[in-house]
Amino acid sequence: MTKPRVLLTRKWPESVEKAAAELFDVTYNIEDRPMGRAEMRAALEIYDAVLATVTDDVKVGTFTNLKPKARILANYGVGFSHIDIEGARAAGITVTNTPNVLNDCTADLAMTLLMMAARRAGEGEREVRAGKWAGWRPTHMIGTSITGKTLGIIGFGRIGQAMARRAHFGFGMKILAQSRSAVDPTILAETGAVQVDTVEDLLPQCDFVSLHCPGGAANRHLINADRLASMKSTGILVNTARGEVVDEAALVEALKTGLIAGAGLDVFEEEPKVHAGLVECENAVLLPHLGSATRETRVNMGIRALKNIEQFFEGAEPDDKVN
Ligand code: 8YV
Repeated sequence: MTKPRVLLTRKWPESVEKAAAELFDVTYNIEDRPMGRAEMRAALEIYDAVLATVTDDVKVGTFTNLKPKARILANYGVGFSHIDIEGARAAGITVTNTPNVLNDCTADLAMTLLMMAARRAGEGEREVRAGKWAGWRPTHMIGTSITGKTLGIIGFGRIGQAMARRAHFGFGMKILAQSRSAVDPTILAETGAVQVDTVEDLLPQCDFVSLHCPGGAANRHLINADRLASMKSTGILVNTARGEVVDEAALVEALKTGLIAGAGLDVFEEEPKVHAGLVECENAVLLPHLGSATRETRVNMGIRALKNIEQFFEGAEPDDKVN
């Protein structure tokens, strides 16, 4: 039997590229360049499966008047707000993602950002590297304590819960959770979390707010100027979810005018472009979408994406079908 022809749109960890080659007739992206719309459309017409990432253009319009050969688009990543899910479905293409394997890793990074923003770690590092450190003094680069403070988590799915565990058990934080649906009381009880009904209920009560909801149109600019204004002036916002969840221009304004104290961001509205105003803000910690960037997790994401297409070509429904 001939092996299905599959395309890896970006370079993957070596071990999973090898595993892919044992199962499929694989085409690699040796130059590791992001794919544009035209290339993606051509790929969907040539390959049996395309293994895409967040950097590929698979937005609305990708599937219009397409005659796809591919029947599956397996995303290497859990978030899929960059994919036109309805368009793919209409074109007869199954879309899968890679949930679970990156929960701890992403929560670790959210905690990293929270701590960096609270303790001004980015600013401090920049000062040392610039040779501007004048030595210890009681009032130098004063941050804010974390232990015992209140953390609001917007989106209490698997990653939000992993964040709650870190904050609660590691730092004795009080957890407020906001989620579209009612969270199982046993899950809330594990970290003593209290669910609130709305984002408006949550924001004014929190010292830190961490976003763990999906991206996409429904949550675009969920954090806008009004909601930023309702946060404490000492509050810190952390975003490891998706860039579009935060109105970046409003955030810049809030950081520059002292409406909030700081932000830790791993995702941006127009990656890899970062709002010029954010770059000017000393009170913003900015990371280049590193949420899932550990060796272990990136391998597990690859294994999960391969499993999805294996299941698909065996005629089964992939575990992680999202449309
Ligand atoms: C991924 C992510 O690495 O999985 C996600 O949703 O945000 C990242 O951690 C990225 O999306 C790769 O496609």
